[in-house]
Amino acid sequence: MFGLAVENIGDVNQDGYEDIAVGAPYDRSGRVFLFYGSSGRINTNPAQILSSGSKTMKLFGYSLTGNLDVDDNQYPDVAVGSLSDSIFVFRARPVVSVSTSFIITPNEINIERGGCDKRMCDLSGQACFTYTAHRATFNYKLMLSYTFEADSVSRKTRPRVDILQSSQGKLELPGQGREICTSIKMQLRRDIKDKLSRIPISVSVSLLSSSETTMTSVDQSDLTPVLNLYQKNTTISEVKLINERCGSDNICQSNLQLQYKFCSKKTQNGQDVFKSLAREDGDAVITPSDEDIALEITVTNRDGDDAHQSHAVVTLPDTLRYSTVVQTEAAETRVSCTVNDKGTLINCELGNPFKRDAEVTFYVLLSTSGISLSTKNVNVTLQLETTSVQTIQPVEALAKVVFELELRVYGLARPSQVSLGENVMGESAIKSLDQIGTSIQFEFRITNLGRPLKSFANASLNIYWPKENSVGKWILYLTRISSKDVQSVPCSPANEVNPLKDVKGWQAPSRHRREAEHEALSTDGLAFLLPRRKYETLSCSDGLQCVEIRCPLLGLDSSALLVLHSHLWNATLAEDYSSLNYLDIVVDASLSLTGSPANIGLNAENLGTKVKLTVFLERKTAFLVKVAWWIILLTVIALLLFLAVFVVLLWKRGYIQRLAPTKKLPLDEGPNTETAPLKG
Ligand SMILES: [Ca+2]
Ligand SMILES: [Ca+2]
Ligand SMILES: [Ca+2]
Repeated sequence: MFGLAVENIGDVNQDGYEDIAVGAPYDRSGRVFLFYGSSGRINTNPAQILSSGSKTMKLFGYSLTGNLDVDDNQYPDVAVGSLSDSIFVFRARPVVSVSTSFIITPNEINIERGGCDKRMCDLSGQACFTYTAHRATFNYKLMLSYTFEADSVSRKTRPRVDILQSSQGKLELPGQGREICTSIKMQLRRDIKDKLSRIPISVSVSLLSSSETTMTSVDQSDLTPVLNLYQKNTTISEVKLINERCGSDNICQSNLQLQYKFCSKKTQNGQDVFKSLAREDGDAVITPSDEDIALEITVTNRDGDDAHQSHAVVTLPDTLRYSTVVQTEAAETRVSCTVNDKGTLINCELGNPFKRDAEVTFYVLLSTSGISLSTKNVNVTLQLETTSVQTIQPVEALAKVVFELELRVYGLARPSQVSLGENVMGESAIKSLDQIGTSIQFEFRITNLGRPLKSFANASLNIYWPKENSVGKWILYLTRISSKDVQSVPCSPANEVNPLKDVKGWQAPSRHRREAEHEALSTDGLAFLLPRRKYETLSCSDGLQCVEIRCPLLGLDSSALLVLHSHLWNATLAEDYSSLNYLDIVVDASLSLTGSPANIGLNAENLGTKVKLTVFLERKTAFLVKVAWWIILLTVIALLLFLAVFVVLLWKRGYIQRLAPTKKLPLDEGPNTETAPLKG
């Protein structure tokens, strides 16, 4: 029950405004709240709460009266009643106000002057105190306690000024209006970071051996004064820091600017070499196969005043991992960087100050290991900060992510050189594969030097197949497509494979012929013996009608082999190109990606291949070339050698002389065993 008794109790704190007391007898064992008046309103926070100090007391504050002076000291007193048989009287203490003057010399320091840096700047301060009380006759001696504090506003960092003696002390104020002073020695620290903002130095006062309550129990014989509750008991004096380099206005208006560039990092001769990444539509392109990328950051302060406490703050996305910050050895300004635990926030100190017209370049090395296939781009936020005057917007450094697949294709024809031979069957007589002509296999080896494609992209080998010549006659007849090291190769269009198989009267190749496929007539190795002759090159862009055969390489891991089995259509070559000595047929093939996200591309190197098949059209040379030239040559040499050795051997043994007519028969050289007598 709050407010059972409400009374005007006079001006207990001697501030010129009437105060009130409110009884709350049912609050615990009863309490009385004092509220001080002020201009226009009552302070709603209780200035003091009175209680009986006894738990057995009942309904303390049931009644109360104020505005009475029981001890005739001109300070008003309050009497509080209860339902126990006691009345409590509280007396007001004298209220004093202490005024402080605080002067620091010098109150300006030129931060640029070397002298200050070398022996530090000495400061001295003088604080003087007097007190006033409500009654002019009040002339008590007051014990005052004071505390100095430097840089008291920013308590987070170490104060820029050191107090050289004890920062606390006591002194006695002998009477009302009589000033007492104390002094203090201080020093500006050499390594301060904040060279711009003023340094506040404060002195706070309190009365010694005094409670903060205005009203006190009547039992207390000595009424010690109390400090005015609403008086500011801290006085602040400031030291101004002069920055000559910021002009006559002593305001540092900096002009920090930032440029960035995504680079690749290579090491050459033990030195880091940074090269700008390729750009696409203005954005840098990151290919995650790059081991390390670097973000080159250049900060300038062209024609700006010094930029104090300048920092570059780099915020990384989850996809990029911080490794370190480097600078070239020639860099004049060194930056020093700190990183948060997660490695996502890099704070680089550029200089304090970062001077007018200064420039610094540094590289934030980043690993791309956090980039996944779903990463389309990366966005690094770059924010410059300074305590100088400049509004700086953050810079968003954006780069696209493109996965580059390292696919390559190499092709060859087996055999790569053929001759038409003797038996060229007429066009109309051909009734089976065997009769078409020489069997040729086009082999395409696809290698994947990067990550396996299985999960995210399909590569396709597209072969431009020289099916017919310009007048629509068969050139190469495709019989089947086989593959190795790849799940399956569903080439399309399927009807381009053995297109005659459904024609009536057409026969599948015999078993014997299939096995003999590899024994095709080959002139490999003989080409260089042939003199320069009349020849022609047939390709899809020149003289041939081709069909595009697309072969998706499903499940390509590190490599695959694709073989196109075909027959050379001998009849067409014999009929249409007989005037030539030989001709080259070129088969083009290239790799492409199908159904892959836009951020996946192919490395442009070795994406295509040209396979050349040389056909010798001179039919009379056919039988000769069945036996390789070097075998014939070796055989002749071997025969000659054998003959020579044989002749030499015969001569050495004298066999040639023995055959002369003067040769004597060896009749008397010993008994003839056949005519010897038998011994009995
Ligand atoms: Ca008052
Ligand atoms: Ca009194
Ligand atoms: Ca300025």
